[in-house]
Amino acid sequence: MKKLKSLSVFFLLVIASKSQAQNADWILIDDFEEKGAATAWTLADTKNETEPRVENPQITVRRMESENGVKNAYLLKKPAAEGVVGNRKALTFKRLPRAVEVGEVYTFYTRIKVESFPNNHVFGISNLDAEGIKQHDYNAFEATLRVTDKTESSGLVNTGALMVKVDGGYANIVDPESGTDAMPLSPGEWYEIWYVVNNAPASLGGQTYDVFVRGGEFTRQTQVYRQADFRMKREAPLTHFLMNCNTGPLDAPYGNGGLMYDDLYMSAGVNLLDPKSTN
Ligand SMILES: [Ca+2]
Repeated sequence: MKKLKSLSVFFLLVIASKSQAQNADWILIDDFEEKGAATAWTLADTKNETEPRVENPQITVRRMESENGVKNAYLLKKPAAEGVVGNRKALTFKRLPRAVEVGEVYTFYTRIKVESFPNNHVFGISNLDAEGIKQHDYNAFEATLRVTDKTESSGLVNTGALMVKVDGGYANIVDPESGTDAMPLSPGEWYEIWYVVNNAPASLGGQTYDVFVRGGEFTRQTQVYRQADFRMKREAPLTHFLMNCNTGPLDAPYGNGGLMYDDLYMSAGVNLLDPKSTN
C-alpha cells in the first residue's frame, strides 16, 4: 500500500511539472483587503451552550496589521471572547468562486497565524451547502487542517503542530528530512499552506489531499504530508471554504486563542507557486 502511495505521489509531481502552473491561475477566495470582506462570510454558532448566555459568541473580524511598513488586512477568528466558555461550534463559511467537480484536482492556498494557544481550530473544504454545514458541523469537512494544543478525552495531548485528517483521527504534519512530527506552530508567525485536493472517487485514488508548508522550521516550501484522507469521502462537488472552532465544554474549556487567516486562493490542478508573487 505504501509503495502504491509513493507511486501516485510520483505521478502527481510529474503532472505538476508538466502543467506549467502560472500565478495567473490562482483564483481569489478572499484576501480580506476589502472593508466589507467579513460580511461575505456566514457565521453560525450552532451549539451555543454559553453560561451566562451570550448570543452569537464567536468573534470573526477583519483586522489590520503592518508587515514591513505595508498594511495588510486579515481575518481573526476565535470561538468567543476571553473568559466566555460553552460555544461548541463556531462555524464560518463562504461559497468557493467555483466548485471542484468530482474527478478534478485543485490546489488551495491559505496563510494562517496563531494569535495564541490554547485553542482548537479546524478549516478546510466542504461539499455541503449552508444548511448542510450548519447541520453537520465537523462532518461537513472533507480536506481538513487542524490547529490545537488541546488534550483529547483519550488522554492524547496535541502539541499545536499543524494536523491533517486521516481515517480514524488526525495526524501531525511531518518533517520529511528527519521523519519526525513538525514542531508546534509558532504564535505570531504566518505559515503558508498549499493543499492539493484530489476529488476523484476513492476507487480511483481520490478523496485525498497532499499538504505543503512554508514557515516555521520549513524555511522552504516542503511537502509535509502525502495522501491525507477526506473526512467523509462523499464524492461530491466541493463548494465551500469552512472554518470551525470551539471553546471546549463548560466543565473543561480548552481556551479561546485566535487563529488569523489571509490570502485564500484556489487553482485548477497542481499549483505550488506563491499566489502573492508577481512572477
Ligand atoms: Ca490580506
